[in-house]
Amino acid sequence: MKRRDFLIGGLGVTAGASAVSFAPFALGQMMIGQRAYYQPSFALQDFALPVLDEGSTVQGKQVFKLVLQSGESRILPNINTPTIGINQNFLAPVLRFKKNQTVRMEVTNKLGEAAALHWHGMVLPATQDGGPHQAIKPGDTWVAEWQVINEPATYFYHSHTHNHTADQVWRGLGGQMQIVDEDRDAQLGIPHQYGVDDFPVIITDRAFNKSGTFYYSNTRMQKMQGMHGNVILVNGAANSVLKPKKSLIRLRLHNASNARFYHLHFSDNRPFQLVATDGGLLEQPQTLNYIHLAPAERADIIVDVSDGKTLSLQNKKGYGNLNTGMMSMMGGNSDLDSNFDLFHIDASKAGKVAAFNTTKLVSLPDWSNVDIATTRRLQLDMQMGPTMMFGSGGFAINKNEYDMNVINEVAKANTFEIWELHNPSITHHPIHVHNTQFRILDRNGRPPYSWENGLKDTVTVYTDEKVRILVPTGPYKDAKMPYMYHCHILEHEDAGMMGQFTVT
Ligand SMILES: [Cu+2]
Repeated sequence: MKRRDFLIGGLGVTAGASAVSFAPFALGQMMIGQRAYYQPSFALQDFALPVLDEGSTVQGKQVFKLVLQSGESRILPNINTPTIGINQNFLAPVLRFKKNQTVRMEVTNKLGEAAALHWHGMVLPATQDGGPHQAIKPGDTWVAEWQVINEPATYFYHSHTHNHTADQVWRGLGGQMQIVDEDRDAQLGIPHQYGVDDFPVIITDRAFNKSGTFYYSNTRMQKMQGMHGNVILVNGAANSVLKPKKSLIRLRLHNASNARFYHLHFSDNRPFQLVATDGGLLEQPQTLNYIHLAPAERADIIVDVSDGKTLSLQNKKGYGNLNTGMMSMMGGNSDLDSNFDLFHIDASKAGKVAAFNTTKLVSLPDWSNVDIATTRRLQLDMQMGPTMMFGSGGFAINKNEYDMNVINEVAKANTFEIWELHNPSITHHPIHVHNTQFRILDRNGRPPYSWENGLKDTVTVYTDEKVRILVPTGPYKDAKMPYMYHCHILEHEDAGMMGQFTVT
């Protein structure tokens, strides 16, 4: 096997010739500015496969019982961390259900604090959305119920608590949902057996204090950058190795981090095939060598490991992360952007299966000539001047900071709108719109990136960009209860970069 070099944060580590030799855990070794993070080192561990929860069928509904709970978890090698999670102490089970089912989520809050749980990416009535207006008091149970009209794909459920989304997600309140159609996947040759050839890859970064507690900072600078950590977890585990038993695997890449952008590729630069974006399958698989994933974005990729080699999923430095321009002058923190490994794959025991040769996946509805009900212009504001460094305000959309009592926009049901998202601020903002799966029309007049040609619920608007998206408003009307649109850098969301719209 060829020798591979792992160059991490200026610290060169060379992997040996043995087939299962990986670099020592990478990111813990890197230089991290003036921060006082604990820098643990991790031995290799087995890939962490989240518990699969398919609910139970009760009177024709798919019922999920979810308990928000707190406890301790062993994330670091030698010490426990106080954490929160859903049906477990840290993070959450993968919820799997099918299109057209009615799902019923019974959410009991056993945390000592209010929390809301949002079904990210779902098209559903506003009262069931789990936004800040559906906060669950400690001890209470909230029931959300809706018929699944979304397409099969990889989704996200996470805290959406007023002013506390960022710190609750950081402590563990988030997981993956999957809408599956195994028959269709089988016909298309897409791997779909959970934990056999279909794996969630839920990516989070965390920082720790030496005592084992999470490090979380709420300074103005931290708010601007969004909270980044120096420990990269996949499904809650650092430095893990997946040993697939089949040579064709589907990875459901899912950026569940508060603020970190990832530019992902494999250590040997092997190509992979993108088959689904946030809200469903693409029309055709897209062959890529790398993919960019902003907070809350998902991508289902198919990787062929029939060569039996070992490889790592890596982040590549220098692509669209936050420490560009102004931010690097002000902070210069290398922990915002670095080369590092996310997890490893050892394919030496992978039994050969047929390669993936499907060229046509689905036909997406043709929206090229739909009537546009309205065009909305939304400007993403991060205020400059003295308050930028010392104040608390300045995160807004169209100059309005989030206010639970203000409806910012009103849309008409069953129509299409163009939303023009303009970012004159100094950092990038991944914008998420609730209750829709949209298409990206253009970026400063140019076509979207090659991995953005499907249904999306989150789109990054880079500094100085104008991004236009085509938004179906969905069938559900409610003149009072709003949906959210917001930056998915959770610190920006909590600080006010969020608005509310109703559909009438
Ligand atoms: Cu933002």
